[in-house]
Amino acid sequence: VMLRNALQHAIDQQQFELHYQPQVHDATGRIIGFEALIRWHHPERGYILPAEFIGLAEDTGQIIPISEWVLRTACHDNVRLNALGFGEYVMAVNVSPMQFHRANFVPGILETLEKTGLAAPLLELELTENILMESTTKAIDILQTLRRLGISIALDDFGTGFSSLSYLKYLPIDKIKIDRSFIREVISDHRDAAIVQGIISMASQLQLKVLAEGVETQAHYAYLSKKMCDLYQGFYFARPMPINDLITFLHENQ
Ligand code: G
Ligand code: G
Ligand code: MN
Ligand code: NA
Repeated sequence: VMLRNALQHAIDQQQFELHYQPQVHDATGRIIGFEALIRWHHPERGYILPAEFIGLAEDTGQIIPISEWVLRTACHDNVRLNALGFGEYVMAVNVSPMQFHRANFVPGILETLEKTGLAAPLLELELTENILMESTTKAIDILQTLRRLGISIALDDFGTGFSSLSYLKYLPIDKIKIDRSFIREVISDHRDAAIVQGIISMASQLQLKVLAEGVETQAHYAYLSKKMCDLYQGFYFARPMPINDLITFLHENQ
């Protein structure tokens, strides 16, 4: 009850922030977009990570107003970057299960794009396998609608869920994000190496883009690049950062 009340206070007082982490393209080494990651900037406790409150927000339904704020803010900031002359980046936003299954999910996204002025191809939605497991035909419908509008879909935390691979056959998606638990020891653990190699070649043959998460070192990057991974995200390139730090970062890295 206390955390629930504190969370309501955070919603009312707008204590949330988005931190943006760059995603890098292999062939060019250029930043192609960002993932928006929520943080709760608590007046006494400092930054609280999503692992500590997203689950509860999902249980109480508070995830709905939080998700609306996230989407609006991420789209708005992406438009702002473009207005500052940085060119076009794709903004990736995490979608929660309750948000995805609400009747007005797609109309809500369209309304946000319209209100913020962000072009649909500059928005990507990150969904986990677990979101897509239930009600598969309905999920396919929603994904098809989104993609027809030009929005792209990434499968997040790939390899950590409980679903079968058969849904990869049916789901209209654009990208697979290899969970960082497989990347951490990919160079020294032959089992991680086999899994990562398998995911990359499967993605390639399914004509899906593949992104490695949790790329922390030059050695990770060199190894994955040799394995023909398309995209990277991780501390080696940049940590998630507030919009003003991101603007400075982009000025220094163009
Ligand atoms: O930033 P951090 O590594 O702590 O994020 C952990 C996880 O929290 C992410 O992998 C993501 O699944 C989830 N998360 C981060 N931001 C958001 C958000 O805005 N909405 C939802 N639903 N989940 C988020
Ligand atoms: O959406 P997802 O659950 O994948 O969120 C990614 C999370 O991973 C973010 O919370 C981010 O802070 C974290 N992260 C990003 N890059 C790295 C990295 O290189 N190493 C580790 N350990 N965590 C990372
Ligand atoms: Mn994610
Ligand atoms: Na992930």
